[in-house]
Amino acid sequence: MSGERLLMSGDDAVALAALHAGVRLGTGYPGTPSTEILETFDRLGGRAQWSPNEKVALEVGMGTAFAGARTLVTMKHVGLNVAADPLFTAAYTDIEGGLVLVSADDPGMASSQNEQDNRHYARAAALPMLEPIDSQQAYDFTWLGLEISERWKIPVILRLTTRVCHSKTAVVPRDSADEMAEPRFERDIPARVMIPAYAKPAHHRLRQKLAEIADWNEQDGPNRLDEGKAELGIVATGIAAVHAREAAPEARQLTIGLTYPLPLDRIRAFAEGVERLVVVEEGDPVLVDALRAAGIPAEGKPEMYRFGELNVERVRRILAGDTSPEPIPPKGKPPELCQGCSHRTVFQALRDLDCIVAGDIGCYTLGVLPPFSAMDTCVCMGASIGVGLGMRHVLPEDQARRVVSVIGDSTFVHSGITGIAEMVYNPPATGHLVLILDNGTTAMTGQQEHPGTGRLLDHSPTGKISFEALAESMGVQNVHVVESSAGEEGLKTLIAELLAKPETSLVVTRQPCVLAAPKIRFYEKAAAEQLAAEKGCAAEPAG
Ligand SMILES: Cc1ncc(C[n+]2csc(CCOP(=O)(O)OP(=O)(O)O)c2C)c(N)n1
Ligand code: SF4
Repeated sequence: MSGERLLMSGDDAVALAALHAGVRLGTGYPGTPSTEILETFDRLGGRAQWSPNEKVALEVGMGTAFAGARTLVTMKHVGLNVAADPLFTAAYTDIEGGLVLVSADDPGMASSQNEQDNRHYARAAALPMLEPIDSQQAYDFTWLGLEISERWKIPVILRLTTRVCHSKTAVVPRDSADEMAEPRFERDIPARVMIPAYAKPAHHRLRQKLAEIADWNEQDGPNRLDEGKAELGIVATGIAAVHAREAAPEARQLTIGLTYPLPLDRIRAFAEGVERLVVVEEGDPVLVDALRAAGIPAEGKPEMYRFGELNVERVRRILAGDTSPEPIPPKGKPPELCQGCSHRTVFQALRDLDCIVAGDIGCYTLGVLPPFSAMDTCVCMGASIGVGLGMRHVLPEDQARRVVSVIGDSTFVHSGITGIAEMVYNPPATGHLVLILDNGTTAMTGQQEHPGTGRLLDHSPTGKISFEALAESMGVQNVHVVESSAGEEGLKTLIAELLAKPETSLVVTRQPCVLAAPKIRFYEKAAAEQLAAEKGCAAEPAG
């Protein structure tokens, strides 16, 4: 395949590079625009698994890297918030196998609850960050990230954005890596056990590593100079660099690939050779602030361009200093729950009962829109239970009794279980009610499996968490499962009864997502056939 020109998305390019570079394990949690990376890696023959959430995915990745194997960990930008605890201390440790952590950011919020700029994490956690501009660089930087990671024994963040993840551009892959040594654990306690006695020198080591990487970046880093007229110099990163080339092809442009730690001497020399220096970057003014802090005078973009994605036209406006109002894009059709979606019944019941609904993230967040308008809060994955409990604790009784927390099955496994621990441990005087909307899949991100479905990433059977058994074992007082056949009236009656009780209650509403149902039936049939075949084999010697 080496030398062949392939048209592929940035996500697929990362997966292909991981395969060619000998990544032993890919872990992650689904989230647009990162989800396809592990799915493609699996399809190509790599070993990929969904973790219950991003923190666990990174921890599993750290374990494989400690064991000397190359690892890819994927998540969307907000997933890095969940993984931030291991991330910051992982930076202090020495890893053996290369570890690349993909943070897929979503400027413009095509499918996210915020547009946080994860470049801040590179500086905050002190980890090198690579930012590709297209699929070729997504491929190349995955390899490079693994190499940097192994050379300096440090995890590397590969920051993608929606356009790079999903746009298809040409990729010329290289030869696969030579056969790599088998993973083997070599004990190095001071480098891996972060008690203060070892963490203090580890922090010094980390700063030393970064200084060395910055030096390397000055000379050999993946930074590109496009010659042009000295009147206008542009420093850019990521997809914004592509827009800038098109908006101002006559300009001299320095495109930075390793954006943390920055090659500041190189940028300073570039700045000295141009009459006007403009930083073109999507999102927050991260790069321009870093340049100014280093004493390099640079123009940034007006505040209005901090919001949403950039494009060629917006970059033209930035370069012209144009702050006039931008044309308003035509409104698309608002999204809605599919016809026949099981979430509809739940939100009809909640609306009819005039509940105060602490909501969560998934397809069911659409319950906030008409005709239901039956969701009152939604912050981040898993927040529904804590937020509902907080309201229950302080609201007057008549309102507190109407509060319900609503959470999807994948979201429950991701970060809802600790909410149940909180409910059992600090129960409000009026009790509380949690609804798990179990549609048998992670519908919102494209029907991924999770530990509650009993199937692995490739849909083959594995262990399955029973939500009802879990809730009972944790001490929830009333646990019910409502199958689809109960209908809206049955569900309404049950919710009303439970709201009247000053006890903790959990209801699992179980009905497959209508879009996923045929596939779920197919996987279940395949699993049953496999089981029967295995039993048949086992039975043979006896017979
Ligand atoms: C920390 C974090 N990780 C990932 C996502 C992407 N995401 C949003 S909702 C969701 C799960 C939805 O599945 P589920 O709870 O089962 O609800 P459904 O869509 O099936 O109704 C995911 C993975 C996110 N918003 N935040
Ligand atoms: S994809 Fe599934 S869960 Fe999402 S709205 Fe449609 S039927 Fe409902």
